[in-house]
Amino acid sequence: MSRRVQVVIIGAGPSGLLLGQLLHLSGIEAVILERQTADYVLGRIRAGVLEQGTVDVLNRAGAGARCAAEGLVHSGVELAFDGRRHRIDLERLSGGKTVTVYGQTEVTRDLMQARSAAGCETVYQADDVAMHDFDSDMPRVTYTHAGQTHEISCDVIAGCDGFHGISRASVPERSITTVERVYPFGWLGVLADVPPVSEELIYANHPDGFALCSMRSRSRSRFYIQCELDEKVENWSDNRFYDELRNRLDTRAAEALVTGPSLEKSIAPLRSFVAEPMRFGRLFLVGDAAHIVPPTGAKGLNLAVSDVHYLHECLNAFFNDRDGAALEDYSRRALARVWKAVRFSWWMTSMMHRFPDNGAFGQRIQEAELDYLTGSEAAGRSLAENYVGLPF
Ligand code: RFL
Ligand code: PHB
Repeated sequence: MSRRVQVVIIGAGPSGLLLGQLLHLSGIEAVILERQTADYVLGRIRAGVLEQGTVDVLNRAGAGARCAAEGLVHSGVELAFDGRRHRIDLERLSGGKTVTVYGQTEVTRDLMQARSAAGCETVYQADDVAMHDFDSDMPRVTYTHAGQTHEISCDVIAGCDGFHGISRASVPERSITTVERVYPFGWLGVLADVPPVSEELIYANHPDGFALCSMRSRSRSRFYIQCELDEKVENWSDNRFYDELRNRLDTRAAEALVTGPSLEKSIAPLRSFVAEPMRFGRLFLVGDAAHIVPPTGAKGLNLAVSDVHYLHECLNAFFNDRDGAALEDYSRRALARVWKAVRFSWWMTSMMHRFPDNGAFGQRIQEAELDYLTGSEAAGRSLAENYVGLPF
């Protein structure tokens, strides 16, 4: 079966769904091809912190109502080290900006709902997706679904298929440059229906490793502890996890920790990765397909959203204003913001984790950095400006 649309989007994660929604509102027709089922996509527990810019784009996409009603607006974060806790007043230091705690699962659910309400098409369980001729102005995408082979001709392909997708892998090696740093540890995460330890997130630097107390709502918490790269989830009973988390928190937080059975427990590796450029002819890489940041700065999903914003602007100009040069701008604009978030996430990761080769010098530098950060208005401003999100 063969047909034609303006844009084929590969992947129905937050990038693909959001792009689909913005294109629909601009009268541009797009089909999304997703390898998994919708339930599988919704089962992935990931990001939890949305920048104001992200919330604004969700609102523009007509998918922000539940986030506005149920999201928790946070005006600060806490840094714990040396047995004490220090609040960074994000709102004051950033000149009035805040972040919203609202899970990626819920963002995805809202976007899926908006998409089906708009009557737009998503093909779930699309297998063997392959892209062809994207170096010409008549690219094609082929896939199989329910045993049938399909072909779609289009003007533009948006690769929103995450780090392990096929979009980036389809680009000839000579046309793409990748830069990568793999960190020598992972995060072991637990989701549980227990009230948060504190009103705001706590990022803890402890000699035994990093810990983070986050949340999804007033009755659901998300916790992480730094772990070895080869650690196995099976080795971590809930009790062992909570004991280690408590050990890494300040006394007040440790005493406030309410424990309960884990709903989800998983290990994520940490890496920084950027593929450049983000456009190859008529193929555009978006979100995790082009870049990965360690989760310490809560930037991954927010970067995916700023990519989508830039790409939507370019596609709108290309299709609706017939501006043939509009596509040229995407990669440069997106990468300028990506690299600043890569820097910030690397910096927060470096400051908050125990590194195997840090030694006494590295440890003391971390302590000095944290002391400076919590004692200096200028340093606090820099953290706040980046944490709430650089403008786009
Ligand atoms: P996704 O979410 O990976 O979606 C890609 C989709 O593409 C599909 N796909 C394919 N479809 C068709 N054919 C193929 N060949 C395909 N290959 C893949 C996949 O099934 C999937 O549905 O990428 P997207 O949309 O770019 O979104 C990126 C975000 O998911 C990611 O950046 C964030 O989750 C990162 N992240 C965080 N970001 C934040 O902004 N704030 C946070 O607090 C935050 N915390 C986190 C995080 C990521 C984490 N992990 C597990 C990596 C915490 C963790 C633990
Ligand atoms: C989360 O709630 O999953 C979360 C929050 C902040 C981060 C990373 C993850 O920096």
